[in-house]
Amino acid sequence: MKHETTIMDQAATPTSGNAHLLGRGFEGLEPFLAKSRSLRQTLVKLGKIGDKESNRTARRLHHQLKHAEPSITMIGQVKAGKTSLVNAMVGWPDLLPADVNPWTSVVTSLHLNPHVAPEDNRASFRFFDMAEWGRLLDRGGRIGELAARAGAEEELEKVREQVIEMREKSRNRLGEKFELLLGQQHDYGYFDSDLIERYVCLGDDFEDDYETSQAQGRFADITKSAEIFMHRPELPMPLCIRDTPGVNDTFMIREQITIRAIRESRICVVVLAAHQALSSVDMALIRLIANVKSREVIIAVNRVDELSDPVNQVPEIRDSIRQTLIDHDGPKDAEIIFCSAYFATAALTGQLDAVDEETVELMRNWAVSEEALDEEAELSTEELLWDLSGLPNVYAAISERVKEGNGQEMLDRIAKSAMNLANGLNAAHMVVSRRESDKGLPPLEPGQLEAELKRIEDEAMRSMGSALDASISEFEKRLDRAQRSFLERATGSLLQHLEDIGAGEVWQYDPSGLRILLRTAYQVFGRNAQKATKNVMIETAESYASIYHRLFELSDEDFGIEAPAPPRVPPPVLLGQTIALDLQGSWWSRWWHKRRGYRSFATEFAEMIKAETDPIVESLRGTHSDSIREAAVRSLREFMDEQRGILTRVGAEADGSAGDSDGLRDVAGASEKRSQLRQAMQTLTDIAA
Ligand SMILES: Nc1nc2c(ncn2[C@@H]2O[C@H](COP(=O)(O)OP(=O)(O)OP(=O)(O)O)[C@@H](O)[C@H]2O)c(=O)[nH]1
Ligand SMILES: [Mg+2]
Repeated sequence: MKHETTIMDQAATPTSGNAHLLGRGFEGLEPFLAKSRSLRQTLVKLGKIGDKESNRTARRLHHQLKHAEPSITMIGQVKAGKTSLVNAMVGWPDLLPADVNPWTSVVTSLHLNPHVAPEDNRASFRFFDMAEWGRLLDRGGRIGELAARAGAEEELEKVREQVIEMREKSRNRLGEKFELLLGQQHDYGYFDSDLIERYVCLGDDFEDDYETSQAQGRFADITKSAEIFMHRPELPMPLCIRDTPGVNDTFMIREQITIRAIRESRICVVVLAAHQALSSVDMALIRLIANVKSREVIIAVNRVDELSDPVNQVPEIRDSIRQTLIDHDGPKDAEIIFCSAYFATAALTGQLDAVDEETVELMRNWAVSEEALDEEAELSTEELLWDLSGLPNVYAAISERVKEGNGQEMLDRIAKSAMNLANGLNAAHMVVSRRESDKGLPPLEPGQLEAELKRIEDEAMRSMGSALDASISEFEKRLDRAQRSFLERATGSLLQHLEDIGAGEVWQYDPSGLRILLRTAYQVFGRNAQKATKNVMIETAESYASIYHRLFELSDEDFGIEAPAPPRVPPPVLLGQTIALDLQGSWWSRWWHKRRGYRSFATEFAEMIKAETDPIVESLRGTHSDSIREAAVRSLREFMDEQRGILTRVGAEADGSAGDSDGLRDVAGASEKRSQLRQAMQTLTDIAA
């Protein structure tokens, strides 16, 4: 895909005056941050002890840890206040335009980083490519396919008309540039709300203002994603927050977009509006989060300031959401947080008179009744509004998830690599001192180490390949079985209905059985693939240990090799995709009433449902299992590269080709380094534990 890049520069715009409020709520992250600091210090020390190569490795690990960026995707109902919440969370009210036209489908990722300079603020916008654009429009997206299949010609026609109208508008707006722009990316060395608006906001007033818009370039029709990189010194670590378009739009054009956005983040915040909490209308939303771990879903009920009696209404809303999640197999343990982007904005901008006293009183009483506000605490008005806005609770929930999830995994991974680096340095020291004291040791034969390394690498890749092949082929069989047995059961139930009740009454069938079968197949596959990956990693680590043993006469007590943990298996979010059976109401009954005769019902039904579920099964079999395979192979490769670097260093000591660049032969210096190494290894053991 061709990506042309345009860079334009302009001074950065200042953000909100009260951004210091953002720091509230991150207390729970402190244990992670402390370990991360200590790990980074240890890496700096290790970098100083070793040679140039190990120094480079230590620096790379240090950088990865410092810039690790857990990400959070915000999804939810249209107009629930996702964008307003995101603006508040990033401390820049009005940065992203709220109230955008429902046709836009831009996913905006805000990358917040305390470790970059304000001058590093930048933005890039990517447009749909030709194929994506075609898919979105020519067939009217998923809903078009669905309508065609369900025989809902009228709806389909409606979608087509809208789509054609939209396409025409876009062409008029963007003129001849239109086709050229598809697939491109525009990069800027700054951003502000005007710039972002041009790319994500389809203003309604826009037609009247054709000339100016032309001159400015309004690209919102075709923008697929926006990436904003922002200096944010108030946060304790980098974070990425993704704003997505609302879910429950009639045309479902955005469903695939939301599914992808959820997959890209570990943590998902579902934003609901307090006055419409979770009704059964939001089944599509519940299905989308049903496959994400409960613990990684946070439900933010926004617009609490609009409730007339929050003290009583909040507990009711909370209970009703819980019940809906239980009834519909959603993530029932998800944490529920009540908030108000409106209060948060007032606090950030310092426009305290924007909120009236009565509302503040209502909110305060509610917070006190929930023991969420300490009445004794002396808070400034901004702090009070900020705390009442619930944003610190949102950040506290995110902090907990990062600490126990992403964050801990990151620490483990980097501590293991650092441990291997330290072990390698230690081994190099031992080889040197052994050779110093026993001049009779024969040197390592040229090429011997290389041959061993190559043998281990080939063998590891081969075992990884065949272990994954086996899990994947097992998975494919399970998927086929699941789909077939669902089709049989559903068709059986359909025939039963026709026999017992007849065609006069519309038959309904709940497709959740299929989702459960597919989910189970995926979970079993995920576990098998992880187990297989882990075994290969451990075997490979043992093979490396045997090199130390055979080539360098170092025993197991002298060192250990840490096998990396297998990569995480991402949740199968796409199982939540809407299929014809989920659509009740007019479409389904039309499909139903158009059939004539039992046979026609049964075969056409089976065909339709197969066509509807094939893409899901295909994607599990294809992209999903591919990405698990790729992650496993990548992690193995990294491990092997790491070991190759370390062993090559040790090998150079053993065959006498290493100089004394790191002073290993300086006896006094070497013993000092050894004690530093021992200390570093102790710290690493504590962190990984
Ligand atoms: N009173 C009140 N209004 C809010 C709050 N949050 C958002 N709004 C208003 O709700 C409307 C929709 O807000 P957005 O932030 O655009 O909502 P969204 O979820 O991003 O909407 P879509 O992206 O179109 O799905 C705007 O008019 C906001 O001013 C809140 O906490 N309280
Ligand atoms: Mg929005």
